[in-house]
Amino acid sequence: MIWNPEMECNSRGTIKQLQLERLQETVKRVYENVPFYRKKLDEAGVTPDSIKSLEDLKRIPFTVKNDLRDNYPYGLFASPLKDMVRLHASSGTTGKPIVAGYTKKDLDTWSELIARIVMQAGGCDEDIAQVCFGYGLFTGGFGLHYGLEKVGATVVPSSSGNTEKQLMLMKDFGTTILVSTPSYALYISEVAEEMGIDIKKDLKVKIGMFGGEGTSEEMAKELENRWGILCTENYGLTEVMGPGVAGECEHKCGMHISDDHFIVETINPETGEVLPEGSFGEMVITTITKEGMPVLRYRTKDLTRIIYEPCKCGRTTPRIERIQGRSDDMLIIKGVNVFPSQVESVLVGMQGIAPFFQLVVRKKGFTDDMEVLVELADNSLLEDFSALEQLERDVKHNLKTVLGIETKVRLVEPKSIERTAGKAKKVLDLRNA
Ligand code: DLL
Repeated sequence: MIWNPEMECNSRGTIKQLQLERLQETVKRVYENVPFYRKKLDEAGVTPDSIKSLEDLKRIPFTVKNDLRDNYPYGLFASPLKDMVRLHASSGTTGKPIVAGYTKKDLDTWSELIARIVMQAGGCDEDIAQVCFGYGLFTGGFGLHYGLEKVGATVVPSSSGNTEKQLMLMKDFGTTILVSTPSYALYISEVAEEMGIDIKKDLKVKIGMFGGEGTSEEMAKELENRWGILCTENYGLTEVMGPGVAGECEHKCGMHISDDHFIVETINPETGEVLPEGSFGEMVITTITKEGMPVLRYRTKDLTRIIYEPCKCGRTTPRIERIQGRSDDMLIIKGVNVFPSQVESVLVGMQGIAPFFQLVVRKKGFTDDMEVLVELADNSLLEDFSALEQLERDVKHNLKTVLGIETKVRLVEPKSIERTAGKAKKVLDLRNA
C-alpha cells in the first residue's frame, strides 16, 4: 500500500512545479524571519523574488553544520518561539549540539512522512511496532512513534537498551515490526541467542525498519539472514527533520525521498560544484515545507547517488542509493581513501569472524595509521594457533583486495568489541589523544 499516492506517484513535472512554489515560499520565509539567511542571501545577491525556476536554487549559498552551531540555540528559527512545540537536538562529538525546532504543522508533516516510510516497508494498521530508538533529544524514537500511530499500528515505545526485556516484550506482545539502528538489531539477535530464543521461530517480527546509521549490503544481508525478515534502510538527519526523509520499499533498490518536501542535489564535496542528475557525490538537502526551522541547501556530508528511474513499487519519487559513508568519516591511510563501510563489506560474512569490528586510527609521524580489530565468532579457534594465523592472513588479504593497502589486523576475543543500543562507533579515532 502507498500512504499518499497523489504525492508519491505523481509525474515529475507536477512535483517540480510544486517544488518551485514551495521553494519560493521557503526562501521568502527565511529571508523575512531569519537574519542569518537574509545576510547570506543578500551577500549572494539573491532576493526571494529572483527565484524564478528550480535552476535558481544553485544561486543560494550552502548551509553547513557550523552555521547551525553558530546560531545555537534558536538563531535559525523562522517561527516565533511560542509557536514551537518540540525541540530535538543531535549530540555531535564536540561543542554545542545542533538544535531542531518544530511547529505543530511541522510535527504533522513529520508524522505524514513517517507514515509513508512505514507503508514503504510494508507496515500497516495491523502491525505491532516496537520502537527501540532512544526517546529523547534523538529524533529516532519520537519521530517514528507518531508516524506509526498515524498509520494505525500499535506502538510499543520501548526505547533503546535493556535488551533482555526488549526480547521478552517482543515475544509476549507479538511484535511484528522492529524499529532500531542496524547495530542494535544485530546485538539483539546475539542476546536472543544467549537467552535461548530462536528469533526466527519464537518471534513474530517480519519487518525491520532500520536507520540512523549506514549499513553495507553485506551487513543488511547478515541481518536478513539472522532475523529472517525484510530489512529496510531508512534515512534522515536532525538538521533537516530527523527520520522520514527517505526509506526503502520492499524492492530495496534505494530509499524513496519525499521530494514534495525536500529538494535533493549532489555536489562535488571538494569544489561545491553541482553534479548532473544521477552522479555520485555529497547530498545537499533543502527543506521546502518546514515552518519552524527550514534549511536551505544543507550539506549533509553523506556520500551517495540519486536514482531517478521509476521503481517497481509504483512510486515515482527519486531514491537515495545506500549511503557509502560520510565525507568526514573518510580516512586517508597511506594516501588511500578508506571508508569504514568498505571494511564492513569485507568482514561481514567471512567464516570464523563475528560481524563486529572497530577501526583504531592513530597518528604515526605525519601519516595516519589504522588497525582493524576483528572479533572471532567463537572460542573454538583460540586454542589453534595456526588456524588463527591463517584467519588473520585471510582477513588481511581480503582487506587488501578491497582497500588496496596493507592493513594491521588484530583478532580479538568473542564479544570483546563494545555492543551498542544506538549507533555503532566503528572508528576509534586516537589521532588527537
Ligand atoms: O540519525 C535520524 C534518523 C533516526 C534517521 C532514525 C533514521 C532513523 P542524526 O542523529 O542527526 O539523525 O544523524 C544523521 O546519520 O547525516 C547520516 O550520516 C547518518 N544516517 C542516518 N540514517 C542513515 C542511513 C538521525 N539509513 C546522520 N544510512 C546522517 C546511512 C544514515 N547513514
